Amino acid sequence: MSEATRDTGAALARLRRASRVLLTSHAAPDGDALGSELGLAEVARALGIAATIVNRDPHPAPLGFLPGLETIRVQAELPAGFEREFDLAVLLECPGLDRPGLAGLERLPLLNIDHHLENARYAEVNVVDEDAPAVGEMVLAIAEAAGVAVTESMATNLYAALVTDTGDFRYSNATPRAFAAAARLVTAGARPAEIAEALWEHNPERVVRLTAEVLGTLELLAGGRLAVISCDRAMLERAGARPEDTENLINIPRGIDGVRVAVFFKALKDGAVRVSLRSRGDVDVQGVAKAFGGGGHRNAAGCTIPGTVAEARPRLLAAALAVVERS
Ligand SMILES: [Mn+2]
Repeated sequence: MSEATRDTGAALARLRRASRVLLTSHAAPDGDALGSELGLAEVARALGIAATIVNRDPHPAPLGFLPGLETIRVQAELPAGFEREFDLAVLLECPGLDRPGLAGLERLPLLNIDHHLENARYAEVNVVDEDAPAVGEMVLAIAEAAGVAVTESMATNLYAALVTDTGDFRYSNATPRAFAAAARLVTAGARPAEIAEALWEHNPERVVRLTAEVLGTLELLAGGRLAVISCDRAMLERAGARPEDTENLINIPRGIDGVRVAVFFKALKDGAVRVSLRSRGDVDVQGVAKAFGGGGHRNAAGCTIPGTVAEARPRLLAAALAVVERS
């Protein structure tokens, strides 16, 4: 484990020493992952650095409006000869080197830009700021430090990162720093009303049908303080849905009156279970995720557990119940 700094200037300095960068983020990318990648790719190009984004998984449908999304290479493996094609890999929003799900990244010099509490500082340069409301806000700071003009497309991508990671500025990371970044991005051309409409008013039918399937599994435990939902492969098939369509479903049980912790179990294709955890106020679910090899933030965390939902469920719920009981 190397040292980390909060200084985004260190990220800019390392970036400037590269000429052909590969950018990536975590598997199953969210708004902060995609917005940060697209924003930083534009910053790099403005500095005369060639930038290619490679992600293992496709974007969730609501994020289809992000400018430049079509330039992202979605592939299960890094391109052949990547060690020669690139001279730096930038990992955005990745607490661990395994998070992109792309084997071989360690063969390139690495720059790690993240805001997760449990970041493993796996890179040559680690810029980790737990107080950053979104990695997109750190990318904005890099653009500003570089003196790069924040274009409308950059502003749109970074605003989308900020608005999704703060839950429309409703979560505890909606700090003065988040609003200050939003003000700069809106000044630079991000359009909050249009972005909100694009994010929340264009759901494909299959996402709504999947929502009905998943909410049919709702259970309330611990006297209504713990809500549990799950999604198996059959539900995806019945709804005609895709794995990335489950993004945001966890927020529905989290919003039930009296619920302190919400848990979402999702069966993955490879026989593992993805667990998403959400909590309210002071209730900390990051520790629960961490105990199962994952991580995240106090109110939003996740982990991946080998085996079936039936196998993962009792152990995970015991840990979640313990947190609820303490709250
Ligand atoms: Mn984030």
